[in-house]
Amino acid sequence: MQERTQVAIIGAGPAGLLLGHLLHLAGIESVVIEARSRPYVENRVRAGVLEHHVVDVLDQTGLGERMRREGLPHEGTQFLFGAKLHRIDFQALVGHSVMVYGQHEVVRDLIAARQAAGAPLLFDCEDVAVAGYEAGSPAVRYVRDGQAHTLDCDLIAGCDGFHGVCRPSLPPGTWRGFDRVYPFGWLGILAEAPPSSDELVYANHERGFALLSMRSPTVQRMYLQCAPDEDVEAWSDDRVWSELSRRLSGDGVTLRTGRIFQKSVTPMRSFVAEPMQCGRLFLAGDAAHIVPPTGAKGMNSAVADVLLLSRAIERWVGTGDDVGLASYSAAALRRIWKVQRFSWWMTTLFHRFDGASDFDRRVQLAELDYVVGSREAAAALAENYVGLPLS
Ligand code: RFL
Ligand code: PHB
Repeated sequence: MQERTQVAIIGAGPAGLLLGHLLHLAGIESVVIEARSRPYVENRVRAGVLEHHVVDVLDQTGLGERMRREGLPHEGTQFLFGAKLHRIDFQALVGHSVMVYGQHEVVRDLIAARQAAGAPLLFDCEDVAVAGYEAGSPAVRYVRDGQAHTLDCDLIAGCDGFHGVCRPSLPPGTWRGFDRVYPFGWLGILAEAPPSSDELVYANHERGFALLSMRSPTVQRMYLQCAPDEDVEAWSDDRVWSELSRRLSGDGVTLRTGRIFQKSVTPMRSFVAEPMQCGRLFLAGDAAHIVPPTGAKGMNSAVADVLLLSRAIERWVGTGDDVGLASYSAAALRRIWKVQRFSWWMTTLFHRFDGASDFDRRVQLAELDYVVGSREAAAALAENYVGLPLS
């Protein structure tokens, strides 16, 4: 079946759905094509922290109502090392806060908005392939309910995440990947228990990193540094709680336990594709770059990309001026590399590196001590954590 739209968006994660929403508000047609089912996408547990700009974008585009009701504003965070808690006060240091609100909640709000707008969002698409974008006649092919479709369009937005089809379809020689793979991963759990702390706790412990986060007043989200290929089955609930209580022990933290209802392992990697464009195909979000989650930046960076991209598309559709599209990749990458630096730095500051010498360990602790003890260093951290300017 032959169809047509202005913008074909591959992927219904935060990047693709928000781009579709922004284009809809600007009166530009799009079709969102997603490989997975709606329940899968709506229940995929991932990020939890929204930068203040992202909160503003959701508010300003009519998506903030439930986030304001159910999200948890955090004015600071806690660092735990040497068995002591140290607070980084975002509000006092840089005048902004972050919002703890699960990525899957943002995704649900975006799906609801798209459905209310009556805009096309196609789940369960198979054999998705992109073509023609170098020659100026982009098209997306996919199969749905056994029927083959070709969607012609003016432009393709590759928002299909790190394992999608868009980036691998780019002709060799037109782009370059930069990456770093870390020798560890995170074991993440969700537990039915009230948060053990009012604020997130990032712990540097000689047994490895631990993070105490939350999703609501009754659900805790916690992470433990583990091997990148760690077997989840090897982690009984008792083992998880006993390891968390060791790594999170210190003054002021009393671990609250409860039923664990989700466990998963995420390997850790930094990656950037340059440029984020080839002809009429534009990459955004994890399709173009990923960060280790220590800085809580992945979803936030996806939002930063699609804001830039939607503005560039609006200008092009409205006036025929493609200057925004031509500069999209460079502008997005300029911010992304700063976010990469911050995420890499937070990762090296908090994790245990096998093979690190006692000297390396002392330097790591000295850096943490410096960050919490110097107003300037703490402000630099806070400025990055709450979110660098969007463009
Ligand atoms: P997504 O969310 O991966 O969405 C891509 C979508 O594309 C679909 N897809 C396809 N669709 C059609 N055809 C194909 N061939 C397709 N292939 C794939 C997928 O099914 C999916 O629906 O990418 P997007 O939109 O760029 O969003 C990026 C974020 O999801 C990601 O960066 C964050 O989750 C990273 N992240 C965090 N980010 C934050 O900003 N703050 C955090 O606190 C934070 N914590 C985290 C995180 C990621 C984690 N994991 C599990 C990787 C914590 C963890 C543990
Ligand atoms: C989360 O709540 O999932 C979360 C919070 C902070 C991070 C990473 C993940 O740095």
